This record gives sequence, C-alpha cells and structure tokens, in this order.
Amino acid sequence: MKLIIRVTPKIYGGSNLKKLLTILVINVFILSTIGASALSINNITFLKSLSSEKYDMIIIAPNLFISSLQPLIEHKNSRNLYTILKTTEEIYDEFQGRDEIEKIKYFIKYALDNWNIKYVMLVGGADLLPARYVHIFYDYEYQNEWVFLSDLYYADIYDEHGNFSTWDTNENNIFGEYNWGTLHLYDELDLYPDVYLGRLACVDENEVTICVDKIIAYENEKAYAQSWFTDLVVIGGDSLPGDKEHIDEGEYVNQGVIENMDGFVPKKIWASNGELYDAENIQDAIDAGSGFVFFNGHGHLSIWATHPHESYEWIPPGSYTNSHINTLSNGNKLPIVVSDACYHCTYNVASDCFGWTFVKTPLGGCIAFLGSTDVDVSHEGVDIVTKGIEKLCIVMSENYMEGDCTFGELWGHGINDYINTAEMDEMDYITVEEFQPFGDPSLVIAELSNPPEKPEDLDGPKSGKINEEYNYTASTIDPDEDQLYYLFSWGDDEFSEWIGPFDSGDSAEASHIWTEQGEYEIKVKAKDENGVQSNWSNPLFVSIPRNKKIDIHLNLLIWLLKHFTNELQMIRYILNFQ
Ligand SMILES: [Ca+2]
Ligand SMILES: [Ca+2]
Ligand SMILES: [Ca+2]
Ligand SMILES: [Ca+2]
Repeated sequence: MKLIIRVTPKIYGGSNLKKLLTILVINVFILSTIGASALSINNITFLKSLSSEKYDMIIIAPNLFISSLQPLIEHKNSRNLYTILKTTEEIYDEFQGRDEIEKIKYFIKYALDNWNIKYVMLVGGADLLPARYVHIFYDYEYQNEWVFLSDLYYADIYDEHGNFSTWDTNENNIFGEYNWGTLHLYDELDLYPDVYLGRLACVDENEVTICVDKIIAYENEKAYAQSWFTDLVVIGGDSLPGDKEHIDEGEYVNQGVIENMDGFVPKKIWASNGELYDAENIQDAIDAGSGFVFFNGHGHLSIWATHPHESYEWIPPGSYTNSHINTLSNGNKLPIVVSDACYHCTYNVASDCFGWTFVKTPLGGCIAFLGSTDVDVSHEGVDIVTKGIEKLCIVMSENYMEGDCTFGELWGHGINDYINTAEMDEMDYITVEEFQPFGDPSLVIAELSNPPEKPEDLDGPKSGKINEEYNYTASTIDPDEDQLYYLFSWGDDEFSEWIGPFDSGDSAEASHIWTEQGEYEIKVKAKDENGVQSNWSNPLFVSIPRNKKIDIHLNLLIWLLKHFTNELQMIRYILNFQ
C-alpha cells in the first residue's frame, strides 16, 4: 500500500537556518582521528575507588557553574536523590573519546555501569556543554539534509546488544547517519534511552541560579499537589489549512491531550473559540498557573503562531514571542510546556530560543520545556497524531496519567513508547532525535500514593429549572488517610474548581447553575494531597426540563384570571362547570 502524504513543514517565516546549521556543523567536525574501535571502557581505571558508591543522578557542567549548582546538589541529596557533579573539564582530562562529546558519553556510561544512575542533568548551552549533531537525508520541499542537535545521543548509551553505542557504527566520524550523502550511508542506532536526561542550557551563572531556585521551590512546594496544577492550558488553531478533512490540527492535538488528562481542567486558547486572537489571553492563562501548557502550531526561534480555520492569516496578531515570555508573572506556578512547533529548542543557533527563554525567565515562565531542535514534521488532517511531536504529545499526556513521576520519565518513556509504535522511517528518526528536554530530569512532577476510593454516589436534586442553583455533596475515603479535594463535572462542559482540603470521609459540597435545558450527567472525582486521583463516581442524571412553554401557559392563565374573572365565571356557569 502506498501511503500518500503531504508533509508540511510547520515553520514560521523564512529562515537562513539551514545555512547557519551547516556552518556550525563544520565547526563541530574538528575531530581527532581516534577510531571508535580503539576506545574501550577498560581504559578507564581512575574512578575505580568510587565504584562502590551509588548515585541517582549525575550533573555534568563546566567549572564555571560549580558554586551556583551547589544549592541544587544539597537540595537533591537532602531528598535522598543522591547527586554528584562532574565537571566537563574533569571529564575531558580523565576520559577517552574521539572528541569532547564522546568523552562525556563515556563518562555517562561509566556512571551507569558503576553507580547505577537513573538521571543525567546537563548544565550549559551549546558552547559550554556541546551536543552531537545527527545527519538525516529526508527530501522534501523545504530542506533535504537534516543536521541538528540531539541530546538523545547522551541518553542512548547501549545499543540493542548492550554494547556502548557511538552513534557512528560505520566509523566515518559522521554521526547518526540516515540515508546520508551520495553513498546513502546509515549508522545503526538503537535510540532507546538508557537514562533519563535533561539539559539546562544556561549560558551564565545567573541563569543557573534562576533555574536552581525554581527547581527547589517547585519541589519544596510539591507543585503537583497544588490546586492550580490540575489546570491545563492548550493553545492551537488550524496548523495546516487545506487538508481534505478540514481539521484544525492544533486544536485536534489539544483535544487528544484533554481527553487523556482526565481530571485536568482545560483552558482552551483556540482559534475556533476566538481566544487566540489576542496574545494576552495566552499570557493570562499561563499567569493563572497550570501544571501543563501545550502549544500546538508553528514556531521559529523566538515566536509561536498559528492559523484560524482554513485561513493563512497568522494569529495571534503580532504572534506570541519571547517578549511575552519575559513578562510572564506566574511566580512559582510553573507549568511543564510542550511545543510541537519548529525550532523552539534550537539553542545552538539562539541561546535565548523560545523554549529556553521559557525556562530561564526569572518571574515565572515554566519549570521545564519540551520542543524541537529542528523542523517538526507531521501528517495533516486527523493523521496529525500519528507522527511527529504531535504523537509525542498524545503519548506523554497518557503516560503522565499512568504514573510518570519525574520530568525525565515523561521524556524518556515518551521516546520509548513512540519508538515502540512507530515504523521508524525518516520522520520518526527526526522526531525522537530532535525532541529536546530542557529541565531537571529528576524533577518530581507526581508522587506515588494510593488513590482515593471512587466517590460514593452524588447526593442532590435529580431535576430542576434553568438558572437556579443546586447543591450536590460527595464523599470518599483515602486508604492513606490523606486529605482530599473534589472536582465536580456538571455535564455541560463546566467543572467546579478542585474543592478542599477535606479529611478523608468528610463530605464536600458544590453548587451549579445550568443555563440551558437538557439531561445532564454529573459526576465527581477526588484527589489526595499528593495529587493522585480517584476514578469518577457513578453518574447522577439531572433533568433540567424545557419549562418555557409551561411558564407562558401559566402566565396566560394567571392573566386571564386577573382580567376576566367575571367572564370566566360566566363561562363556568354556561359550561355548568361546578
Ligand atoms: Ca557514521
Ligand atoms: Ca539504548
Ligand atoms: Ca487543517
Ligand atoms: Ca493517598
């Protein structure tokens, strides 16, 4: 079967980016002539004295950042997340490899083999902590030679046979080749991450301090247990006008995320509901606080925008840009932001790219950002969710609800599950390799706890009138005796806030006004103080009947009685009514 696709680059505006990338790539090719086969982990003996130690996380950073990272290391260790810092300078001295990048990767392998680490945090922008460029040939109208940064290189330590993976299996010093060059060469990549990884692309100590402060506050305050965390901001429109199904792809992906993230209250900044015509609406929604933000549309290094339905107009007018991000004031209410737009994480070209700006802005922004280091490629129409970062959005939102507890797990399991269900063609290679995690991989974004039991059946009226307020009560218990919060779903796309806290077993009450007649299915769910949610209760069906006609008839009768009492008596007499 031949699959006919129209792959559309989701790029905003024109760009010389390819040229820029090519220039940067040439700079990176200052490689030693040491062949991969000459390298062996057996050569590394100097850290053996430490080999009995166990760590959960290694932080790799230049000397420059030692003191500004110290509070983070202390914070992690105080939480029993055993963390050690290794500087790039030490690694370059102590480890072998054909270049600095490979030396870093050998150190990560060492830490994995000897210390059984789970997390790798890279701290430094492209100049301070280099990353590997991969090489994919993929012919389409915008570009055909794809050369971009991939931090997945540092996480995919072992190949499928459990051996160290150089990402240069044909040993020509060109990495991650896929149908590359005139000889159409390939490197055999496993791609499955073996550690959870994240990068703080800091260019100076000030940026490190901002990130460290944010991470410590986020974890100390248990962001995931706060009431604002279960708000979900989704931003999108018609990413690709002209598809035969007339799908608004951005909103379609948003909707998939909403459906996966049951119990999160969506705030839709959409083209179709008019919210996306003003960038301030994005600003206000993020400032209000939310656990997650999804941008599904187009981007470039410092901007995001998309289209209204079947139009090529760009909205919001003036786009959503770095200058908006820099004035966010959400304080410690910091979301994890996911973007499927192009170039949002191209930190080698712009050290203040959209994604990194979001993380490093001091008075708000986000705690972690997931986006691409190159062009996002995807299908149009309903197939938008079958490939590309759009598919990752769906996979990750599902995985979060199924128990991912750290930012690194969210990224790593997302990549893992993407690969498991992909045919792994060029588009899939591009997607998993370009998907950049900016943030602390060990960041705790959920906590394991026994969920509250499914709430008892709701108590309250089963019928009523429009524009009248009705009260409903709910209760349940938590096996850990945790305090509980309740969310009521009113069946008309409206939700209560998360109400609480209540002691386990106590009743919670909420009220609602239905403004249209109908049969409504209302339900309630609980979450404990750790943010772990129960299932929804059984539904209670509430009937808000059409009562307008009845009112008219009743009013007419009252009016008749008032004005024609005598006549009515006459009629009654005539009809011998009594
Ligand atoms: Ca190669
Ligand atoms: Ca692997
Ligand atoms: Ca479309
Ligand atoms: Ca619990």
